[in-house]
Amino acid sequence: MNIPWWKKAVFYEIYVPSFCDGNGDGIGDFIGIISKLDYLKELGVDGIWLTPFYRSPKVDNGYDISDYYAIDEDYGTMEDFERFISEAHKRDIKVIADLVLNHTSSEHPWFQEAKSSKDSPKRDWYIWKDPVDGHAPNNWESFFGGSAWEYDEKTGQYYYHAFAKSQVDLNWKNEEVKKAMFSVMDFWLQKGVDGFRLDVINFLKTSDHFPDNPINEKGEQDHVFDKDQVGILETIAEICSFVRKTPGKFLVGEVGSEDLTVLKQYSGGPLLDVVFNFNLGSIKEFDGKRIFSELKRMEEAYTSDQIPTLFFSSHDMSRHISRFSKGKNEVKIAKLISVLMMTAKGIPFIYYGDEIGITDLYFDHVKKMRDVQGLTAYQLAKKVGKGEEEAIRIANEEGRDKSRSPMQWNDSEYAGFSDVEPWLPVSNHSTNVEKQKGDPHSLLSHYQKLIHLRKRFPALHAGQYKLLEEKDNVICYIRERNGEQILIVLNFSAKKVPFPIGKFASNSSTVLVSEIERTIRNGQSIQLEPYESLVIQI
Ligand code: TEU
Ligand code: CA
Repeated sequence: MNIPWWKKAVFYEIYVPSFCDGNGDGIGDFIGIISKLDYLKELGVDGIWLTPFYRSPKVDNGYDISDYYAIDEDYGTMEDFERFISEAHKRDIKVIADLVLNHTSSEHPWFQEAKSSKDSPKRDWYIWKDPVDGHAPNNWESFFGGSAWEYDEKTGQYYYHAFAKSQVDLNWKNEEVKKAMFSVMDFWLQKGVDGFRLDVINFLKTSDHFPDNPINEKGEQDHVFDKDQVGILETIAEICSFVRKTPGKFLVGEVGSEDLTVLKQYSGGPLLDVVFNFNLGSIKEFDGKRIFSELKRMEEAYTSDQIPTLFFSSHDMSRHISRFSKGKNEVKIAKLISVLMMTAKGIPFIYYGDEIGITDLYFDHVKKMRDVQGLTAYQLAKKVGKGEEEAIRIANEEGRDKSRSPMQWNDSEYAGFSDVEPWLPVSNHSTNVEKQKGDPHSLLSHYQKLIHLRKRFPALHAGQYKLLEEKDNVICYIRERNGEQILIVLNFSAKKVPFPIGKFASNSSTVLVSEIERTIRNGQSIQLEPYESLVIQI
């Protein structure tokens, strides 16, 4: 059976403004990305996920699109984009574009027209409601904080925005909206993109009745009626079938949920190829048991045409090296996670910079922060009377700039990202590509080795689990395909742990990845070092 390209692929997320500045204005761009394609090729990347690059006022760094048919000036020209696609394809690297179908920027001409009058032909392209007793129509909160409804003085109605007030939700019940978005998809498919990452795709349908969302024991709102509503799967199936008219395209959905029972509804068959598994990816504690239970749950919940995704960082969350290590044993922990990502069942998505160990960026002053979620959290904290220090702490916690700092290419002042001061400060200078490139023990070399192993052994990119076990915070599994068997052992504990390796492997097994010299003897156990990981062909 022919395996589709994306099932074998290792993806790499590029946060466009932060990867490489090619024209010296402190902001990443396509000229910069093109200059780094050879780096990605050498690393072994098969597919790039580009965060939004369309024209945008960038209140939310491009997730607020004002023209779906143009490249944002900060990132380059349409010619730059076309050259990028062709250069990527020349190297056999596919490109998937992040597309925001749920909302447009409030500066988009569609919204400008819609808000001009209640009779505007575009009025129904967005979600408008009359005030109820002089207030917002319900209690729905924006995911960035505050009400999800914004009052429009001129027409006397509220409009709905799940995110910032400048990201206005489209009304997907309106057929014209759907048609307009199909044209957008068609345009980029014609440009040669190999698929889409569909932003907040489960948000396209809200409840028709707009009931209040319930408030939980913690006093927080549960987002029940503003996503995953009736008709959403049909709409997604329509989008998928439209894209699939062009063969070979890949569709990954951002379904903003940590609930596997929700996530699993969205992929397979006529639906998305895969969804992001936040149930695994956003785990906060470095805990083998917890991670194991999600691997196991996915294995049990997913049908044969569903496949998980493997990621632990993104532009919306802290980098896992910081989250998991809290400053201790950083590289060891990052190596362990890289082994898991490249050998477990699923499609890996590496977040730019994780392959060298960029750490989270912390801010001591709100002035340097750019993220709308962080800034909103700061303002809300101030509004309820919190002191400056506490407000900054909250903003650091809620803010997403922490994982968006410039890629670190070398140890020059701006890390080789730019010749001028970048739009966000550099995080940990001494960690950089140049330094790690020739070093066989570096995190970068480790990633490179693992990615190439994953390609070389079908058991790793297309195999089933033959075994999946956890004991004493050590996860072990065997991936198997057509008789080829690879054993993976991951010690999540900070202690040495005995492991009965001779139960699974023998004298004739080959150690593929190990930090220390390891010889396997028939029937014998070994003492795993703290955070040690092993990949063995048995
Ligand atoms: O992310 C959606 C998002 O912010 C999630 O954290 C969401 O709040 C949660 O999953 C709901 O359960 C996407 C983009 O990745 C992000 O950068 C954008 O800010 C956001 O959509 C709005 O477009
Ligand atoms: Ca630039």
